[in-house]
Amino acid sequence: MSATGDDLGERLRVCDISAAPAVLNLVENRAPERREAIDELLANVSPAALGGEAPAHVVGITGPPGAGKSTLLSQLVRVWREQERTVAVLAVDPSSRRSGGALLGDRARIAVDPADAGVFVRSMAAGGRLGGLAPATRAAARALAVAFDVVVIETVGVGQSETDVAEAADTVAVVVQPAAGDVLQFLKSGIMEIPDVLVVTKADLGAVALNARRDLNAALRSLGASETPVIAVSSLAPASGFDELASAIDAHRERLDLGARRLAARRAGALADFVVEHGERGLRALGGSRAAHRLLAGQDEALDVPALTRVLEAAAL
Ligand SMILES: Nc1nc2c(ncn2[C@@H]2O[C@H](COP(=O)(O)OP(=O)(O)OP(=O)(O)O)[C@@H](O)[C@H]2O)c(=O)[nH]1
Ligand SMILES: [Mg+2]
Repeated sequence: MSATGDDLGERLRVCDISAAPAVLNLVENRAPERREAIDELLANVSPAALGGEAPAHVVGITGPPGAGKSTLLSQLVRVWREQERTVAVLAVDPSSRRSGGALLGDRARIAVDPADAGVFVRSMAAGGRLGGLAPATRAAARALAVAFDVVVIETVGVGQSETDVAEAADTVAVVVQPAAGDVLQFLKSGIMEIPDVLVVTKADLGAVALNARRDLNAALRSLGASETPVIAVSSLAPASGFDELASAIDAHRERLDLGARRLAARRAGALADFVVEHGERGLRALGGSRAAHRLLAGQDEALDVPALTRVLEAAAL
């Protein structure tokens, strides 16, 4: 028999991270009758049920194809495990995307110690757009954030496409490889929102990586965002920069108004789930996305995502 939303919610609330595979199986099950169980699970892990926000740090790792995100995560997970933090990674699999795989060399998988029960890694299907998140990924991240210390969502995207992960995560790190001029241009032109942390990978390549870091710092200064950290890392042995990167990610979370960010995430997530289900037509029935945001902003702050989605559905009828 498959687990109920109540059982799984209870296990997550006592930080039983061995519940993670069953949670993923539930949220990825697209059978219509499972929606009730998913809503039950999410109600069990909602701020109202918990008496506050889920404790995990939800970290978005995003950037162009082949930038080195997965390789970097193998190292970052190692640092977090040394700090005795449990980690869940949801790697959004872009294999269906038109742009193909990594640009330089082969694409890597996140490498973790298979004997370590404190790490959970799962590939998930992407949403419709490059950089988009499927409703299952948002639901999984919200549920796992109750039991794990760190929940990572890895997506491929650059420019506006990373807004989904920015809305779902507490902290977003945009990962670029040296000489990736498009990110710089997107940043300068305002197409891309300023990330919480910028990471330049492949520092082992030397001058080209230093130049990339300098150009990004200059662009941030001209945008009045010079406090945004730009961290250079090398994932090749000897790996470097990862303690600094982990600290920068933690420091962002410490400055953050978590309640406000999570509230915004629930509202944006409900609207995104609604649009996946009901399309542009549904959005038009709500009077457009501005009107939808206004409607959501008027709702009780303690409502969970399924409840907010139902509010939108009721209004669209
Ligand atoms: N020289 C060097 N190569 C690296 C480094 N990090 C990653 N790579 C290589 O870059 C390629 C792409 O790395 P991935 O980790 O797969 O990049 P990704 O951003 O996850 O790629 P996608 O998931 O396809 O978007 C691989 O061939 C890696 O070995 C690094 O620090 N230095
Ligand atoms: Mg990858």
